[in-house]
Amino acid sequence: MSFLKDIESTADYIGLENKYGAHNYHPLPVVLAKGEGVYVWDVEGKKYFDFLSAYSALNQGHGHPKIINALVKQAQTLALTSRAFYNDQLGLYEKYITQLFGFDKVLPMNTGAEAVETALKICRKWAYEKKGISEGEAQIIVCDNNFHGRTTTIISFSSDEESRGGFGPYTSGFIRIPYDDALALEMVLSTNNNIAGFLVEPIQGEAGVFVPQEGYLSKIREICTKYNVLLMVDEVQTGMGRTGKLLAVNHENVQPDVLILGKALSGGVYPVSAVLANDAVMNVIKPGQHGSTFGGNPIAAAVAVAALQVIEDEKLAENAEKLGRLFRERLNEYIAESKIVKLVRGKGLLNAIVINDTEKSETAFNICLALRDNGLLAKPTHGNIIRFAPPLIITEDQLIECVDIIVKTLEAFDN
Ligand code: IF1
Repeated sequence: MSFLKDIESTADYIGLENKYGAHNYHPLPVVLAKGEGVYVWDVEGKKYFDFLSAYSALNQGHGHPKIINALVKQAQTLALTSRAFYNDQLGLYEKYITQLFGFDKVLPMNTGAEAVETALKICRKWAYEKKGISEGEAQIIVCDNNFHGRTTTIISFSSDEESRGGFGPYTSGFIRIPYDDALALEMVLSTNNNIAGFLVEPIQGEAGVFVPQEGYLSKIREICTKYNVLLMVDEVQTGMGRTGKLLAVNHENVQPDVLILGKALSGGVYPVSAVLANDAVMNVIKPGQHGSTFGGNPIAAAVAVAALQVIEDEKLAENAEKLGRLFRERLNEYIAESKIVKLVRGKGLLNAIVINDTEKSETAFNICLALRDNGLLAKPTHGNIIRFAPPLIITEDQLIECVDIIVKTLEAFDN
């Protein structure tokens, strides 16, 4: 490919993306060329710890052989049939995933946002056909500082002006309440009979890894049951072992009415998402009422089975629980003496530090540049918060090495 000649340095590749790519991201200036386990390498051959895991899509690490083999084998056999026909992978995957998470049925989609949109449609249809809400009147409750994807309907209920601004007119039918406030939920449900569902993240990732108080998930489960409202939990980022349990809701033994999965459901090798629910909810969808060209394709099914098996077989949730505690414990030792870091928070291996500076400051980004120079890749979420989310396969020795890199880097900003 002649157009590739003379393209070899980090600057060359960045120049290509700046010139020919939409500027919808502001990436850290590093150009990655290879990934293996917890490591990535840039085009100059420099090695880094990956502490973002593609926003928790790579819980199983880069290039997991079992997942890659499933991907390659299925791609070489039968990649796509569309749902106009059956295929020999989908039913096996559906049986496995529904039994694993304890639901009657799954509706397979591709991206997380598609799965969220699917859940919203199912919820509305259930409200009209089962709850008896008048057609077109269903309301769905969401939380302040939510992040559920980037489609027009999803950003319609975002409280983040950066995600929402300039994309109107917006989809109606959503009510926003404060996160981690069960009373606010009860207040709405006890005074509004048109509520179809409550869509919530068990930990708010993008907002800055906000972990709700102990008991919040149980309380909202109880309230949704009391008022016959579907509890829809978005585990796209918190699922797949990330928070120290297979699902974040497992920390409180809460079973949602609708479960939304994505990202690491494929181990990061292929877009795979899913919506799970019981028959009373899922069966409102009839043939021809919802779908997608790639939804439930044979590669997605084969890859998702392998990705889920890896999480179970390699006990990745248990590892996340153990090493997440070690991570916060070690960082807190440093934070006790730090001026630049206010706190560390998180669950399992979904953690974040809050930098002692304004949201608008460049400090967090500059710290991430310094982390990059020290061999560890992370990215700020909102302004002054840096998320740390390594693959769940990380070993204790690797984690300790990374804590040392993080502390050494932060200390340079402390002086
Ligand atoms: C970006 C954030 C993380 C998600 C939850 C649904 C989706 C996401 C809880 C949609 C996606 C991604 C999107 C990506 C960056 C990343 C992200 F910073 F945007 F918010 F992880 F925190 N529910 N999150 O976190 O899934 O359609 O992307 O497959 O848009 O910049 P998707």
